[in-house]
Amino acid sequence: MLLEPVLHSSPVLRRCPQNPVLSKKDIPYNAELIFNAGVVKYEGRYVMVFRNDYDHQGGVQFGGCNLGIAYSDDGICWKAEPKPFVTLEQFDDPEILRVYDPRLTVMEGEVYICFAMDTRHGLRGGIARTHGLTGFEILSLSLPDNRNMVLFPEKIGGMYARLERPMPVYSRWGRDRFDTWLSLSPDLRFWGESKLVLAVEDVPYANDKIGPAAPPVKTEKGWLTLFHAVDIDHSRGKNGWEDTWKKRYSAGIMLLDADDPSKIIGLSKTPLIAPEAPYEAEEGFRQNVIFPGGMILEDTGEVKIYYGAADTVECLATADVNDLLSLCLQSPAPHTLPE
Ligand code: BMA
Repeated sequence: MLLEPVLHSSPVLRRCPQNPVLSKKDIPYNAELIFNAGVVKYEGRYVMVFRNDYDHQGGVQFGGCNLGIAYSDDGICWKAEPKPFVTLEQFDDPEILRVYDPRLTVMEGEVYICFAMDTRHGLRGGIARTHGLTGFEILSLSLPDNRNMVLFPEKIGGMYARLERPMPVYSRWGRDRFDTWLSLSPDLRFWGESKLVLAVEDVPYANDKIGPAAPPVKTEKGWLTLFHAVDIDHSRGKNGWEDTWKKRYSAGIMLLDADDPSKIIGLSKTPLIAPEAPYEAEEGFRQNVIFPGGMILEDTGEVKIYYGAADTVECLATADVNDLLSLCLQSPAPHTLPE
């Protein structure tokens, strides 16, 4: 099923006039695509860990990928540290091919990073402890194939919780029919009690796959939770640097139950962010890609949403928390029916 040729962002969303807030010109080492960052507030500053693909070799090939780190006092003007934070060389393990798409969560005074790891035997989702952003100690790696992991910022019912996006093939006709799941852990190392949270068929602006985006934020009404949603149209042709790019990535928003985040309280039936601005839809490596990796609720009620645009630059948009909650509460939870 094809979707609307044009999707619009919600009117409650305001793009930052300074967008993009981080791009390769801000990076003091070899850098090309700066995107899909995790962002939190930690010890009085904003901190961003971003993905950097560098040494473009044509098509979708890049010579390398590392994770950089940047700090900001206002969440808008960023300064990158002189060196990358995580590089492949640090692991010294030929099994590991790439570490990317970092997501940050502050919990119990520590910054944790969820990430995707390509290995010679599949794609694994990982969780690392950073020791106050000075190191990278891996606590757990999932079985392949799993990615887009994000940690909730506190224990729920005595257990750590994460959202994740396994990639089932056998039961889903070998297509990208991927969904969002929840798993629990007593110690951040062993994960289980997994439950389906949101299925791709319940998102009206996805016909391909969905998955987590930024880590959820706690509000009085429950967990405000972004997700990414992908639609595919095989008539789409040349777009960005590749010969063809058939997908469009938008961002949606839902509210999960405070005590049982496997339960959806409400979900917006339309996208929160759809690719529209020139740096999202007309420029860059992969046009028509929005991918939020960070969400911060300020004391004022402003919500900052950080997102990768066109897999090329990092951007910021803001909205009022009450507007976002209203979007979610307008539509009750979907009831998944067999396809
Ligand atoms: C996904 C991931 C993301 C990326 C998206 C769009 O598969 O690689 O990092 O933003 O594709 O290219």
